[in-house]
Amino acid sequence: MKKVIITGVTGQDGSHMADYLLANTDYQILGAVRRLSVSNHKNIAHISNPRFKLIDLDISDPESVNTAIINYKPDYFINFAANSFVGTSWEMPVNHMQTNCMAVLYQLEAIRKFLPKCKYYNAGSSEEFGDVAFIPQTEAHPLRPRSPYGASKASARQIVKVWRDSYDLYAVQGWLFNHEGTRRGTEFVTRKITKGVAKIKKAIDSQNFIEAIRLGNLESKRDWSDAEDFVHGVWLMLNQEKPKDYVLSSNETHTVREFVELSFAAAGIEGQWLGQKGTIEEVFINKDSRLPMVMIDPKLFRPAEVDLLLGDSTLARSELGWEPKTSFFQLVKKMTNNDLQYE
Ligand code: F7E
Repeated sequence: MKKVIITGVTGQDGSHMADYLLANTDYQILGAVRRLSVSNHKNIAHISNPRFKLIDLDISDPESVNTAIINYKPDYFINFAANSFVGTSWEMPVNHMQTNCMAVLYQLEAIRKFLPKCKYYNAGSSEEFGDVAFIPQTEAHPLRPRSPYGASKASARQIVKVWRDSYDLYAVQGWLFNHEGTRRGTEFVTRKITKGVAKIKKAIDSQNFIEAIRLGNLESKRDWSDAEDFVHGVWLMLNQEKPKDYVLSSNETHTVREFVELSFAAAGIEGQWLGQKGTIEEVFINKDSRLPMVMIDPKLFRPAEVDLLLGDSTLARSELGWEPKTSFFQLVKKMTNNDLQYE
């Protein structure tokens, strides 16, 4: 039986990848976890398949990576473990570099030394494009990161390329534009909004106090897709004749503001913007009660922002036969409805 190691298996992408591979292959899935005193296995708690097994692997420890490669001899190694929150990367840049870049080096070195036939995927990001030089962004776009997070992913990309070219490894790193879903962490803007909307809906229905959602830059534009569509794309990238890096994106861009409006609409709550657009005085109020539902918090603005991301995934669509299934509108609805159900 072929074996796949997935790091970051308790996170959004890793858990979707485990679900996808259990449903679409007959491989053994080895979910790599680090020992923690408090369990964070919510995203994989539903998996009861005997082909799924948790293994100990600390990506920050090269010995631990070597041991996993030597002991399990995986056919594929999919690295979804990362410190993925851009916002904190200015506060802990060393951690971002170690987790998102040095860990990749440990993994590639382990594969080069002990198992060069193992196919390798590292999670790359549209944040590597940063202050974009052209719109939409294809694989030809230069690396121009704007955050320590983006810099760590861009550095990892160089390592993946050098190891692929130098040692003839099947090693790839896709450029994944924003991808979200019901397993998204609440620190990311989409889930923060849908959770906040669900709480406000509950408060309105039970005539309780409305707690406004506090947000930063409403004008930034992102190319948002469903994470479940992306794991399929990643698997296709790993199974081509030759290794190559691809962009995965919806090819649409929307503002944070639009996400807010659609999420409230999906919950059946009518709102209205008041105050000058683009200033910290702006609020989104409830049309009936006139109470604020969204407020601007200047602390949530980033030291350097990526203003606009818009991908062009033509190459992945034509060469891999990949296509996202869920539209932006369906994604907002799905996330909002999920939070309304559990709030
Ligand atoms: O921010 C703005 C914020 O943190 C999106 C990660 O998966 O995608 C993600 O990175 C935008 C930014 O995601 C809030 O300033 C406004 O412009 O949800 P986010 P991100 O930074 O785009 C890429 C592709 C990755 O690779 C990353 O790992 O929303 N924004 N107000 C806010 N953002 C947050 N988090 N919280 C706010 O209150």
